[in-house]
Amino acid sequence: MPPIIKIPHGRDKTLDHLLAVAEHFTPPGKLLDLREYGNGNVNDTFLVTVAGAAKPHFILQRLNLRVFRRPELVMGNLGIVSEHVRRRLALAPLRAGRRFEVPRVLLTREGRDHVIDPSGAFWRAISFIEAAETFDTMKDAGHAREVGYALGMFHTLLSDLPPDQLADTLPGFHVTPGYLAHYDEVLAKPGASRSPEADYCLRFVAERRTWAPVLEKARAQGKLRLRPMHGDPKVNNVMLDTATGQAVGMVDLDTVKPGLVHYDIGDCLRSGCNLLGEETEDWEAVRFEPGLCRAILAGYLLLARDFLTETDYAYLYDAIRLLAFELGLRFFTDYLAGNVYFKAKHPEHNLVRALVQFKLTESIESQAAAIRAIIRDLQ
Ligand code: GN1
Ligand code: MG
Repeated sequence: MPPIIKIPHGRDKTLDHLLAVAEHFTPPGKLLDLREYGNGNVNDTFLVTVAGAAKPHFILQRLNLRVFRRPELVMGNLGIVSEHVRRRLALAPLRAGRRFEVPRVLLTREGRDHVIDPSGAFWRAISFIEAAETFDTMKDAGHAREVGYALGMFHTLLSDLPPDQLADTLPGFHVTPGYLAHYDEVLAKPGASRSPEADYCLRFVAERRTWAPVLEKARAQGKLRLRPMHGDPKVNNVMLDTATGQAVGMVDLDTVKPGLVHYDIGDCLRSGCNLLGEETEDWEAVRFEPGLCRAILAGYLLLARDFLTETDYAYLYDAIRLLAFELGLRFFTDYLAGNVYFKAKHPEHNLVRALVQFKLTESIESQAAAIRAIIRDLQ
């Protein structure tokens, strides 16, 4: 009996099944190894090793079709972005010693960009950035600067790509009022479990809901405009060179689509300035680190200063506060709904994740003046 790899959402896959899928993307007889990779909350990700190839690794992923309902659009955006980045870097190479890559789509032996397995699952392969690694939490200010640099590089490289060339693969993604509407729907259903922690979350959301549309209002008023965004620039989506520690790429491009750069900046900071990480059980100890905030923003602005407007700067503090709040709201809603969106290891997992983000939001709020001062200093 071959070993079984546990895939959340109740589907187990035998290693034989996974190898059979991976075989579509490799020359015959060259597969050496396949193992689970990373800690994604939505898709299932595997690192595959191939014998005798110039690039010995690639990433095999099963897209979560409940989240990504139009996988062909996700693949289209991925192709457009990686080609655009490749072209930009060919025209204006980075200074000596620096490299920067994003994943490329790999084709099957038959020339297709995905495989549908007999159960209907959607599998695709993308290139792996070699000699690089990721970390789930921030190590130090040097790491933070590189994470900011990577996001700045990503935004800069895409700054001349008209956003309407990208499909809207996830309508409503990071549109906070939409998450609030969904939360209200879930709450209206009977049977939501109550506890002191859940009551804290309910109050937390209630106290902030009139402020929560802040970025969408600014967008509707024409103060902020749509640009290509990454959508999920958390710490572990930035790859660092294993030897130098320099950022060498941004991965996880499934959420790339037209959006606000504020979503990205806020998400990067809510992820990067929480030293305990978003999976800690010790949610009461979570805190937003202003020193890491300064380092990430300094790295980011090294590249992005030129395309941010005065108004963009004016909404940065709100973006930082909002993206932590929004992720907490998304986790809490999923807990109330019975853990149907984010993979959960136990029934309270999404509640604890929500508490982490709400504690982080509180910490941001209590340091508002200091964070605004950092933004002003760096502007
Ligand atoms: C999800 O699957 P993963 O871990 O790359 C989520 C992000 C959240 C993140 C929190 C499509 O990303 O928005 O910020 O979890 N992605 C989607 O860890 O919802
Ligand atoms: Mg992601």
